[in-house]
Amino acid sequence: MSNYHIKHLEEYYQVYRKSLRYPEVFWGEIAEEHFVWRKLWDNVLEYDFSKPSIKWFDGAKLNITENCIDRHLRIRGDKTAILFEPNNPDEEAQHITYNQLSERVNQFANVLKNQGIKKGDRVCIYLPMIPELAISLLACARIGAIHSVVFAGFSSTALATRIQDASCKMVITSDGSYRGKKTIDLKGIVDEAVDQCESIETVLVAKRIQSDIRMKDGRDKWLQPLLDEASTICEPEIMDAEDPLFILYTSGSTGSPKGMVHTTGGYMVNTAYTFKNVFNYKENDVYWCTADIGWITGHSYIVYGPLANGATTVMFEGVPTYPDYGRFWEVVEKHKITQFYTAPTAIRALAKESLDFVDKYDLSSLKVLGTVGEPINEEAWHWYNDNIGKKKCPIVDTWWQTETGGMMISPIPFATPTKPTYATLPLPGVQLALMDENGQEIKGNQVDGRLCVKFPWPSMARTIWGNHQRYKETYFSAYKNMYFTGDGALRDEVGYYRITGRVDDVIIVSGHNLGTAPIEDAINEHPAVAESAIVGYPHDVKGNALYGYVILKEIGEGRNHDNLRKEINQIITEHIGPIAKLDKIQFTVGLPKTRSGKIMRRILRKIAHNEMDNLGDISTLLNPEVVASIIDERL
Ligand code: 7RM
Repeated sequence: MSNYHIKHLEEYYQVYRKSLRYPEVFWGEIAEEHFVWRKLWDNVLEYDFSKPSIKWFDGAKLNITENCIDRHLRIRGDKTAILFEPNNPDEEAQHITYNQLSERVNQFANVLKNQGIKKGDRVCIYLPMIPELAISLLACARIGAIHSVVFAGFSSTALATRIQDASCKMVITSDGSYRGKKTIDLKGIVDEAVDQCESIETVLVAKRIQSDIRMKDGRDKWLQPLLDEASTICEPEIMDAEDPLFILYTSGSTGSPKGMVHTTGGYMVNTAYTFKNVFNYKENDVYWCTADIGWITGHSYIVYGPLANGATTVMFEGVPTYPDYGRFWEVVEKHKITQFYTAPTAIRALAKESLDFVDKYDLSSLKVLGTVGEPINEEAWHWYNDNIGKKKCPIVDTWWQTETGGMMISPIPFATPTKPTYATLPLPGVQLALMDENGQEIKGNQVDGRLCVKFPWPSMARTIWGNHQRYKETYFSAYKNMYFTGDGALRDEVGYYRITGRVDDVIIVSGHNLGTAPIEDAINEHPAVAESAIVGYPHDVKGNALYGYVILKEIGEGRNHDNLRKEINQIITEHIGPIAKLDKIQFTVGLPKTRSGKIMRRILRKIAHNEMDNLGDISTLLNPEVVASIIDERL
């Protein structure tokens, strides 16, 4: 019997040890006992990191939608599968039951088929956070089409690049979207993109904002009438475990976006298993992940992981600040959310505002809080713990990547004692290594290095779409027989991991390797500081010096900025040492961020280096307008 749900620390260590010694037995048991397969595998695992070639459950046959939908109908057909909370709080929430989800996915799958989409075809999905988004992923999976979701905040150029890279035959979009007070003309963006994409035959358009849009004859079709005509029965396409399920693009530090390819069987097993354990998920829970399905977090932990467990998963269309800073907590109270999963950037944004926005609401339904996407600083961790979890909800700081498909390092609630800013322990089946610059593994505790994984796990990306060589070079060439994550990490005295940030964020000052995250944490402890980012810039003596961009909570003209600079350096000296003091501190209105809240240090670095004429593409940023202000205020 597998230990599918880990309940205490001793059990974690037992299960973890088993997963190290007998990885195939460990994953094989989980896969066999908790999922439905049309045929079992010939081998649990075959792999060769030198190629690299990774196959999990090869020879097995399944359809992931049978696992996410059909198998639940008999026992929980009337349970809410997707709980849709609209942008506008006055609009009614929608409870889509498993029965209804089944009908809608089957109808949508039939529409895809009727439009000529077949197994293996790529379908681009460019939709806001409305039910059609989740349903369209599942409809593709139902018929074996490969979905490629592009976050519906990306520009037409970014969309076109991704459509072209995967030669998608279809785009699924909507007339427009709501985002806080704004409406966005999604269809107009799609039109611009598709003009440059020869592979696109059909554009399916869902209605969301009832805007008057142009429909191109022969190419564009309204979705609803096609759904209305379609049968609610669509036999699932029987897939091989290693057939691609989806492509999802992630931007690297250089070059074009990488289309990470995830396959069916291993991805399903890993996301379902980690969802169950990391969120301590129980049958009547109402789980909410605030990410957008345009990111891997949404794929794995809004759609596939929760639905494979028969969970109720909330889809939120809006933003944390609309109609006011209390929106998240209003929704938590309204739907009695039990697990809440968000990003540090959202936590910090809300922590800046008055606690009245939190205290108005009853948050007593919450059991587990999660965070993902970037290192969470100590101050934000405590704010989350004290004010949202009321010190009663374990915080799961989950480290993982688009490439890993599922969570890799995380506490297991009620088993792993948490520690602020630490993602703590590797999940079962995850074999980590810290490496030094010379390619040697750093053993023991209280060490830091580059974070690698030495053994395959089921949900790892298998390749980069159309460029296996790049996959090999990016992830399997830095260290022999290892997957290199690109992150740095330290391991403390009990073996807990703390992610210190991307390795390219390491700055060497006078021969000392300084991670940006600990310095930023120190600065953020200053009561006047809201957020900060550090980059290096060339220095005659030290090699590199540190340049800090600091956002203040209030931009008071009356404040003495020179005093603040001294105080900030004082805090850094206390926390890290004088070596980490900043040479320049620029107070700024904002930091350039990706849509998922990661600071674009590349741009800050360029500005600090005085290379403003070559900033690269900033159109995919969340806030491209701050770049001009940062340049204006430059020291
Ligand atoms: C899930 C996701 C991946 C990168 C990763 C890290 C950073 C993610 C954490 C984190 C510290 C965390 N996928 N990262 N989670 N850093 N603590 N809990 O975010 O592909 O978009 O990004 O994000 O640098 O390599 S992603």
